[in-house]
Amino acid sequence: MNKKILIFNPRSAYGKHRIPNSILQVGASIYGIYEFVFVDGNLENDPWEKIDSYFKTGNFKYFCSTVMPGPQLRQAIPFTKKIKEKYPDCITIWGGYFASNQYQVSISSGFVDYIINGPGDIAFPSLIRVLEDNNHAEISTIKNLIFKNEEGEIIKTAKEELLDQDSLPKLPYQHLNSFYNLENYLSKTFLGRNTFSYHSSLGCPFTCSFCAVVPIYKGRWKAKSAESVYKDVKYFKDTYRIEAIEFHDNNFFTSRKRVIEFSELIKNDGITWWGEGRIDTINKYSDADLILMKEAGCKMIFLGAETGNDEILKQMNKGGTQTGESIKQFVKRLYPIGIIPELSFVLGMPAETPEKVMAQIEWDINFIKEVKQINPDAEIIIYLYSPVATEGSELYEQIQKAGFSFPKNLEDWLAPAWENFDLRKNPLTPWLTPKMVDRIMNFETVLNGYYPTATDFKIKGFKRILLRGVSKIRYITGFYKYPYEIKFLHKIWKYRQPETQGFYSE
Ligand code: B12
Ligand code: SF4
Repeated sequence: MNKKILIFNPRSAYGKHRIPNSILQVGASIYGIYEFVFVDGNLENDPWEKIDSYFKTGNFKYFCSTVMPGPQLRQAIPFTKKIKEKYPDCITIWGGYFASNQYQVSISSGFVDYIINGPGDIAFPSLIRVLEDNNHAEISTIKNLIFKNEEGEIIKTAKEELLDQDSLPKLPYQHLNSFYNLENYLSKTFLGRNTFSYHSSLGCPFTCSFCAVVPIYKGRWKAKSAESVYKDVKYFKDTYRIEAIEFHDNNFFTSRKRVIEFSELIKNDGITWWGEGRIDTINKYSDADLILMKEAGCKMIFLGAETGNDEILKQMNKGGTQTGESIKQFVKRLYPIGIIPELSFVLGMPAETPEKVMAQIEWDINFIKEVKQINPDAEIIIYLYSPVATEGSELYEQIQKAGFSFPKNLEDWLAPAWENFDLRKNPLTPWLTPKMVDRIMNFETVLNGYYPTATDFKIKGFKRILLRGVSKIRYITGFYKYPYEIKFLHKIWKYRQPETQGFYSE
């Protein structure tokens, strides 16, 4: 019957891949109700051929894609356009961070029919039901939905409350396994063999003005309980012998109670784990808590340091109580405990004058070097500030005034410059001059030479010594220009920075 659903995960990385939690959760919402297939662009040589072969059967009606900014657009945009051209009766549905945050340009493309705005757990099955019942009048009652009405107006329906995460249906791992062997998703990373990816909570309770999570979740956060997370982990340990987990939550550490309960549960399983959190939240944990976490396998925590400059932290509306001092204090606390802080910095924020922008950059470069002195194990990730459409925030107004705007056509996002923008490596922001961008990027290269990331575990022994050796003088003297020798070594050894495609894995 012509009503099957295809759920697509566009390619997001080369090499080993993570469990595609986004499409799994979308699948969970219709599992046992509607017939569907998964197509994972990460594991297909020619995903278009696969998609087309399904549609050629005449059994498929819905083409649904998750869409993150950056490289996923390279398949999401052309494939959605092509499927609509070749099968004009099919219905196309997008979800994910890009679709929700850039909904105007997506829905105006003419080939995206519906967007699930944020969580799809109720919205997606409701939409399919209404479409299957031909009950179009009901569409506007579905929450978390964006579409164009008959007059061509964009309709954004009300937001759904965040659901009790423990009440959500189980992820259909075995259904995914019938298309792609689950073992393909469990690779060796610096955390351990068979690293598993898991998403244990939704949203984030903070509202930082530069962050893409905010427009979707608006300061809301809901998590699965420690017991139910542990149950899933145990299943994967027993079935697939996982030794490590990446927690992909925006803010895994929001609830101390949950983290401590989870640590108690997992501490004898010999599993190593990584998650993302906030410095001011975790700095409130006691030393005993941190030691327990370390003993329970917590190896590294990704922390949005953003900047050491308190004035800019305010401009970013970082919220909470984070300051430059507290960043330094926290990395110092973690050093003897042995949990590695992975600090992400956002450089290149707007300021009144170009001199001030440059001075802020220099200030942060020195701050990063100070952090490395306090805790040489600290990992540093550097992003260039790439605005997200946080409508209504002061920062968004400020950047629009400074002359920044997003592409007006969906396909313009495919331009290499916009892809780099998404990767936060090329900001396209008018206040950053090429000289400033070079200064940041060159510093990043030298930093990655002098302190190669521990997450790329193939860079060890003589490779590490050589990289550090050739970078030392530059790092110490601050002469970062033209670091070709370091780039050359990075290139021949295929050095992998974790921020674009995730941890190096094999
Ligand atoms: C895992 C991950 C990756 C992985 C791979 C992801 C994959 N799909 O294979 C890797 C490491 C490759 C990656 C890379 C990048 N990522 Co990424 N990634 C994530 C992360 C941590 C988890 C995604 C996830 O699995 N979520 C769990 C699922 C269940 O949640 P969800 O995706 O929101 O899905 C729900 C809804 O959105 C909706 N939905 C989603 N898709 C669909 C589809 C349909 C059809 C429907 C109906 C509904 C629907 O329903 C789901 C269930 O309710 C998120 C942050 C986060 N916590 O979500 C960032 C995140 C999505 N990434 C982000 C970015 C920017 C990137 C990069 C572009 C840049 C960077 N340096 O980080 C790179 C490059 C991307 C690339 N190479 O394609 C940003 C997006 C920000 C923005 N501006 O919109 C996020 C939000 C992180 C952040 N806070 O900045 N990423
Ligand atoms: S704490 Fe992190 S995830 Fe939460 S709003 Fe701020 S930057 Fe975004």
